[in-house]
Amino acid sequence: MKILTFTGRTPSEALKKAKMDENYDQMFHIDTKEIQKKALGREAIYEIVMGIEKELEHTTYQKASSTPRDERPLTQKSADVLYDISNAAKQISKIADVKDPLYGYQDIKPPNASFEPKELKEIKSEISKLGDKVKLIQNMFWDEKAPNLENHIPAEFAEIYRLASQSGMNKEHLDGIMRTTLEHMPFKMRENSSTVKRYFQTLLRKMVPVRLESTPSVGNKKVIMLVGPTGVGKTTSVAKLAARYSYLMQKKYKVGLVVLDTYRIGAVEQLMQYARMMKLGIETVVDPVDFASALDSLKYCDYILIDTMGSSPYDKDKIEKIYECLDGNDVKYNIDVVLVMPSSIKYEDLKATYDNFSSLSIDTLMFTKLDETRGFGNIFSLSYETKKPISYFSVGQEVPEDLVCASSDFLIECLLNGFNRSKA
Ligand SMILES: Nc1nc2c(ncn2[C@@H]2O[C@H](COP(=O)(O)OP(=O)(O)OP(=O)(O)O)[C@@H](O)[C@H]2O)c(=O)[nH]1
Ligand SMILES: [Mg+2]
Repeated sequence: MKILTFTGRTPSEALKKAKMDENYDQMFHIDTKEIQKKALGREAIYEIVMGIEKELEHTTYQKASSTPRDERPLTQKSADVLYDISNAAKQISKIADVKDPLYGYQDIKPPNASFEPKELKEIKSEISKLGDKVKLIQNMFWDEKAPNLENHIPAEFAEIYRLASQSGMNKEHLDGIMRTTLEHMPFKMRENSSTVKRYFQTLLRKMVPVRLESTPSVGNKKVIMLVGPTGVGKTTSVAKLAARYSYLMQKKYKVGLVVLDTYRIGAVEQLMQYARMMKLGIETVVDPVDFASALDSLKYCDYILIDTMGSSPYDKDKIEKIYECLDGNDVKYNIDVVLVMPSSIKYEDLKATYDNFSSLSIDTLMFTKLDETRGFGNIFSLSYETKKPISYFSVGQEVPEDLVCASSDFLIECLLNGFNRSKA
């Protein structure tokens, strides 16, 4: 059996929400309680706890996730975003068990792990609540213009709200996540700020699309093109990937390089040096018509990595040149287009960059310079909004070691607790 909770300002409002659930007919009532008393400037909150048989609950979940992530529309309206968050929040809420909803969460001991007198438990709980109230006051200082939601944020949510907000996450995403979490999170999980933080960590992890690294199957090759604004680390990343595929993996693959950057003096030379050091084949392409033959002369390779000229997101001509190469490729190879962006720019700029490069049919996102930034909410929001999976992170200038295969655990760890490359 699984437990579902519905909250409202009155028991009937909470019941109304329960009735809106498509499986309401199969639910049975377990409990109704007042979880927050009405006070000056504060609404009362009632929670209705309903039970549902596991089998039925399983079918509901499958139905909800039946649309594959990749098939969803690329641009989403705010309502869609909330719908997704709501789904993720519901899934996490199901982790809760009726007897001990916090089992499995950090700081929570499994039943019977140790016996504590009731009085001691009560004192501990009071101290924890007091600690959260102090955190709330501390956290209120960071933004005096309290956003709409903040007036209603319970004490134990204040720290996580501040962390996420300071991380540069898009405000619409953040408010949507907060609103839905407050609606769906079982009351017992809200006991203190550390269980709330754990809940958020799990929720955010589920919301980041990541592309796991795969290697070419026998007889096939992978062709990867890195595109993006100037100076973001494309060439350095091509060198890191080349070293990774040719030396650092279990199997040593044959790697070839193509440089599409012939406008800038030194651009070709930069990659040539890496190619010489690693003894890799390299081709340069001046004109889009030469692109196909450059690929052809590297046909013996398992991986072909293409470095492109950096272009300002607003420089349509350079993006057009890259487009011509891709378009004139006769679809002989399936080219994986990776948009490389620095993690140090704010969400709005990442989004504008993405929009301007989207004519190139971006497959995955790569974020560089993670070592130079403190906030990671911008990265979270861009991948969440565009539904484009992240493939790699670049975490420093050193070739080849400062490259990390993307993982949602690592990103959310950075977002909530700061950059720590040992967690990669
Ligand atoms: N701190 C830090 N620096 C990086 C990272 N990746 C690249 N860089 C540095 O950023 C600078 C630009 O790197 P490039 O690889 O030349 O960038 P690019 O995108 O190829 O630049 P253009 O070809 O001019 O568009 C170099 O000094 C790199 O060492 C990273 O993850 N962290
Ligand atoms: Mg370059």
